[in-house]
Amino acid sequence: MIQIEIGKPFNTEAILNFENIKTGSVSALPDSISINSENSFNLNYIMSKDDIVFGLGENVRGMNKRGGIYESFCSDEYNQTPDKRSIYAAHNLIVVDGERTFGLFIDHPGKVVFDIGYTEMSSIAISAENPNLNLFYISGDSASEIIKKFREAIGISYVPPKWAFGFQQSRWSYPDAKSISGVVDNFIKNDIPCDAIYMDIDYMERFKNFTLDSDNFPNFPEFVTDIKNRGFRLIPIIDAGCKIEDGYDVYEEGISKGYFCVGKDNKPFVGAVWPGKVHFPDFLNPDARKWFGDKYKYLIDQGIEGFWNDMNEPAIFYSEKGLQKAYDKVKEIQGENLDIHSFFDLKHTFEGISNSNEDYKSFYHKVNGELINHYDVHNMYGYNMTRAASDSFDTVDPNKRFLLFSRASSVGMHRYGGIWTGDNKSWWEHLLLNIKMIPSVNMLGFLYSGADIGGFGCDVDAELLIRWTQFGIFTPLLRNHAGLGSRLQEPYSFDKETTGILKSTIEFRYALIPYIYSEFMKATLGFEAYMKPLAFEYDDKLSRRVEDQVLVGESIMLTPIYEANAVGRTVYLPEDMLLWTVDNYNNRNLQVVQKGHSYISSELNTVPVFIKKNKILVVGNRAKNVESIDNRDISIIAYVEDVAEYDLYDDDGVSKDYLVGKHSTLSISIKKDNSGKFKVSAVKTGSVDVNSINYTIVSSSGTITGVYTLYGSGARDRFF
Ligand code: MIG
Repeated sequence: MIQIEIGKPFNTEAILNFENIKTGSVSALPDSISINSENSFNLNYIMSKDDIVFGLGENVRGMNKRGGIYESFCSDEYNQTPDKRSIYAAHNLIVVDGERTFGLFIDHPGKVVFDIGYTEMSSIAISAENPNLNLFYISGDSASEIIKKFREAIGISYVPPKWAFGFQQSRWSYPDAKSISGVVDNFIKNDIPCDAIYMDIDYMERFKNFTLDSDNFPNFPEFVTDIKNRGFRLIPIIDAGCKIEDGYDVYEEGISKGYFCVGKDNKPFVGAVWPGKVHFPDFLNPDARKWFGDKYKYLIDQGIEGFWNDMNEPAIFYSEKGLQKAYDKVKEIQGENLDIHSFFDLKHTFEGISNSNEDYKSFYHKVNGELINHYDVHNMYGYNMTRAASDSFDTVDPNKRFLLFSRASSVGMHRYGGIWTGDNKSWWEHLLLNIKMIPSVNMLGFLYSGADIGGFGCDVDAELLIRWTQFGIFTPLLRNHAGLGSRLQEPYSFDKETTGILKSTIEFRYALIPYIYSEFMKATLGFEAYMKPLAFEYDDKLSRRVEDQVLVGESIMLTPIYEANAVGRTVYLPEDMLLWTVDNYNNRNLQVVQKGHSYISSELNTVPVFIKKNKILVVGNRAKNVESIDNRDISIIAYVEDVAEYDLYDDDGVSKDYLVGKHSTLSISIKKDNSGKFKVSAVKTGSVDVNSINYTIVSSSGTITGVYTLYGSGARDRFF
């Protein structure tokens, strides 16, 4: 990796490990990359016809970014349509994979434009208004090797507690203790597994961070304990803006200590969000960060173990100045006959009030005693809000994992929390976008990630929710979340058949947790992607182009259904694979599918899962929540021609001991001996609590099943 410092860059702390990074000047770059950084930063590269451009993390369009233009500028964009240039994240990494293969990371906290063959079909043009930045050039033979080097440089990803791999239910809002209790009742009554229920903005007293509405949530600590005793955790939301209100401690302390962002006049900047007028904590100031982070303890002390950080782009509904402009406009034209121009001008004036550049340019952060304009460091805001929370968790209990994820993010934040992909819609198109987005954010280190399953805006229909959940069960963050005013979206809110299908889909997720967790942790510790494009492993021409199938860990290829009324789909297989069509328990719907294109059927109640050749899929058992999973007797399904081996990683799921190598491994191996017989063996390292492995081995000579016993007797209920 080569670092090229241009001008006087702001230190984003995105890169943590400089060990394998050399510094150089622009001349250290290959000749094919040209740079001009006189007044602004401009980088150009001519692509070859078959080059693929991966990267840019959370963004619209495909995994291959060619043909689009993208602007890294964290934006509260609740319409994630293909024409949008900015959504919630700023993930400034691209990997060109083709005639030449290399990565570029533009380490810059302000706006960066990535024109990937949009203006000129074959050229990449990257630009930034502000030419002071760090450019990192990453060499490597393959996209996956480049990702690995980049990830090593940006540091190890955040790991949530294991319970956060369970199903989670959210809605804006379950406004009071009674409604949350009702949700819990419904999960229990319908026997649907679930680990967490979310608390959206209405739990607060008039939208004030670190307060509780005591009418709606009386005796909160008892309530948290009661819900936990029933097997669920509560996850409150925290917003960036803090209400201006006399007597409100967060407001008063922030003012007296000077911890809010200020305007040019050095007075706290006023914006408006949920509570009306707010100040924005200056998360770039380490003292302010610590102060705000410590506030999370108010809820931690009452039993809370996880949070989601919202509106931290930051979203601004309006500023006084912006609103005044709109009022002036109204005064100016009131009573006039509005024609097409004047009417749309009025409309745009109002629309332009929110999240305006003018507002972003009108406030400042204090960094090392110096005032820095927000606009220039905009993408650092959500990152540092999440860092504030994470740092404070470390002071509460340095070895405990808390659940934490954020809406806005930029490179480096992956060390402190995960992300959800913001406000999507209950559209089939957004299920497909979800499929393409998760591998992309994984490349940037955001392994704990997921979309609002079922869609946030609009009303979902049962079929879309089922198909979306069938994909969602493979994403680390599995949360069904729906917006205000939309139809109820909990898995039990539909007809009986739908509830039944969703229940068994979610149960399947719990059965997959040993594999998902193992692959997630291996990806974390090995700096790899957990979910990735086929091109990361197969380099045949067709695999490189596949946008609607993904690899999940080392054994699975997924071919999700993302169209209405489909009873199957066309799939592309780079090699022969074993198709497991999962509908319910104990099914043995296994079939070898030949490499190439095939049509596979997948009725609404089935999840097609491909197991790769010479790979093993570990299947555990369903349970009502993660903590109650009993995996003393597990199953494996393997597709073996000669040898298949799998290391099942596990750890305590609650501490950070994985950082010092503490974990257990169950190494399973299946080998064909000279007489053509398969021999199964398993070796434990560390405290593995598995007694028996129920195996199903498929090979060209047929299917064999049996039980491999490690010790004890294995006769408990198994998923498969
Ligand atoms: O703009 O807190 O993306 O998940 O439910 C709405 C209310 C503010 C946006 C988040 C969404 C959340 C909602 N918030």
